[in-house]
Amino acid sequence: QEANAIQMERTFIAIKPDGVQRGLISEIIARFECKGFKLVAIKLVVPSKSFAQKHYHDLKERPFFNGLCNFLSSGPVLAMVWEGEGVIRYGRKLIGATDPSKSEPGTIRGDLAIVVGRNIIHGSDGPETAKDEISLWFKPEELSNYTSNQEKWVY
Ligand code: 3AN
Repeated sequence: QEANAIQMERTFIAIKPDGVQRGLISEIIARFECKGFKLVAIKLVVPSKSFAQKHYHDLKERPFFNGLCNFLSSGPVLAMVWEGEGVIRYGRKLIGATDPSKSEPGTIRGDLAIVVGRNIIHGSDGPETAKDEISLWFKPEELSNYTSNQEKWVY
């Protein structure tokens, strides 16, 4: 496949240990894939506690920080990079509000989760965090540049 002429926006999406254990990987990937976004990196990893602390460094003053880092490092996490026009913002929309009791039905958290401590998925909240999180979780050579056949119909 040829390399993309223009690289579109990318975001970091992770299915947390609860989502993996509950067998929700295919359901969640389907929502991003069916929307028309393109998967450019994916791997299943068990992050260490110190890696989890790096990932959540913005939240280190919050009372739930320690529990959150223990939770993220408690089992396999499916780390992904998705690409597409507006994928950072729209990815957040697909995911829904942080607290699943407030997420709209139709969103991933709204449809598939109940409490904030077990909200199954993470998505970057802006262009800067997307860049930082992609480089924290992936080496440059783990990201694929390819043209999917879908693209000429999606755009
Ligand atoms: P989001 O994941 O929607 O970007 P953040 O960045 O505010 O939301 O929170 C990161 C993670 O911290 C959430 N996914 C959630 O698992 C956890 N979290 C947020 N608020 C709470 C809370 N009040 N109690 C426990 N965990 C929380």
